[in-house]
Amino acid sequence: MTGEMWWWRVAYLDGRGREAIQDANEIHIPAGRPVTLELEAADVIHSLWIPRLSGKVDMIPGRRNLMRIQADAPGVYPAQCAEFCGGPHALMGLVVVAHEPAAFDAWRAARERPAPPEPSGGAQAFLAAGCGACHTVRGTPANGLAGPDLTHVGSRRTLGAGILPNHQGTLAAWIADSQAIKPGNRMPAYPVLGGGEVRAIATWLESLK
Ligand code: HEC
Ligand SMILES: [Cu+2]
Repeated sequence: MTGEMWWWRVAYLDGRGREAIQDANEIHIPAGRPVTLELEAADVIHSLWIPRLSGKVDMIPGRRNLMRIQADAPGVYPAQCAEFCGGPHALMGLVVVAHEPAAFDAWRAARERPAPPEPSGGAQAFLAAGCGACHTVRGTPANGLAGPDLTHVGSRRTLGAGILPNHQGTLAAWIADSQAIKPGNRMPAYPVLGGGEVRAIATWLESLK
């Protein structure tokens, strides 16, 4: 996984070391098994700290550090960036979700064969507003890489890298003015979008499980 200003890019590698699943701001692991995280940084030094599972390990541009974790029980383990990285550093969190091993295997298999999202007015508004320049939604023309992958954003527990619960209301608030919620983050505010468009986009993103 890669620390970015101010969120986390997450990829799951297959047996050959290729990136099989892209995600953001959430790590899914099987409980009761050791897991190795490969830590990198895209811009400045970040540090991953999962207080109940590990000490702090730096994420350094151009280097790959390894962190070994094991969650003894299924559950949600909060984590955060533990190295001051400027701007909204204090709002750079994430969650580790530990599943029963069989449930983890099912989660992983489902993620590896993504169903293309349903076209909708929200999808059209998302593309028309230019969101796809920075965000990928697999199965649509949106293939930007500057921001978190949104292919399964509706299934995430949080928004804005661990700072808001994820539901339609918080999605709409984030889309309309993320700068009011997380000042200085790298997504522009969208004062030009009407309330109807924002709601349509939020409804569509929420449906992307
Ligand atoms: C210039 C690039 C850029 C554009 C354009 C952009 N975003 Fe973002 N977006 C980001 C970045 C960067 C983040 C991560 C912000 C953070 O947490 O620090 C983000 C975060 C998000 C998140 C939260 C994801 C999560 O898991 O926390 C959503 C939802 C989102 N954007 C939707 C949109 C929508 C809808 C549009 C179009 C109206 C849009 N974005 C346009 C860069 C962009
Ligand atoms: Cu950081």
